[in-house]
Amino acid sequence: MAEVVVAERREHVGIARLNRPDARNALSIEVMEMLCELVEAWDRDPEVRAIVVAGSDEYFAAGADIKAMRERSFQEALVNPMTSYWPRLASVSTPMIAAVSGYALGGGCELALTCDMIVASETAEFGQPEIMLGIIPGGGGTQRLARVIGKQRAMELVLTGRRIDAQEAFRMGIVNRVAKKKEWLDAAVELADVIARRPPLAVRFGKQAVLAADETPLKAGLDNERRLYELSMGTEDRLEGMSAFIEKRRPDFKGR
Ligand code: DAK
Repeated sequence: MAEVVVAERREHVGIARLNRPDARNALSIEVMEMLCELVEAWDRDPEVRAIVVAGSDEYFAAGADIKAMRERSFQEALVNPMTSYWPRLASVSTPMIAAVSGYALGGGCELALTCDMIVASETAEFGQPEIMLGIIPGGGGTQRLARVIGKQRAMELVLTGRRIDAQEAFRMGIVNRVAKKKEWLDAAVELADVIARRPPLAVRFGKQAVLAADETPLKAGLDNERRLYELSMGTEDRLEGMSAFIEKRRPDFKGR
């Protein structure tokens, strides 16, 4: 039987493709567990410098598995492993790019938002339709959406369940780039590849510093940035980067 998450490598970029076509890539426990394990393994591998999370041409992910959720008791919901998956993905240090073609709904939209950037196909549709099922987003949607697009707009999407297309998502700042229908995955890998060519330690520091902007008051965020900047000054790669600039040649970063 085909794996529900398929791993692919293109040089220093790891590509995780959700593969549950019969259920529109619904995020079952099996899918989320496999995705987390794969991404965490890549996060420990210095050869992987950027990660792309993708679905198929037609759907990124239609959300958590409604059929499994329907059977879950209130007590089971309290101790469900689902609660751990989004925080696990959010604590990955390697930059993650969601490559979204087709539907990214509910937990699928939250999965994309948990990544650091989103490249969307012109066919992409985002939405938090949980309200139609009698629940609210549980994978961080209310918080991450509100931080990205502001309270009023997040409120509308969460309370109405309205879906938005790639262009509207781009205007709202959810999406970094909108790519043509057949180019969405290559466009995401291209962006990941640019990051993979940058000095890996500085990339991790940069990710950590930007993420802190959502989580800390300005003063603490600036202090954190200062410490990470100082750490970057201690790396061999910064000597290489600065020397290469002065010597007018390409830098050769080693991740040290
Ligand atoms: N779960 C399970 N099966 C799904 C599914 C889903 N989310 N989405 C689609 N499927 C299944 C359908 O039931 C159907 O199965 P069969 O009838 O063939 O057995 C098959 O996939 C094809 O679906 P459709 O016939 O509906 O396909 P269409 O192309 O016509 O429509 C659609 C595609 C994506 C627009 C539609 O399927 C749809 O609206 N799907 C549901 C979208 C949705 O409501 N998503 C939100 C789910 S709730 C948490 C973290 C996260 C969450 C909760 C907690 N914690 C950390 C605690 C997240 C919750 C959610 O995402």
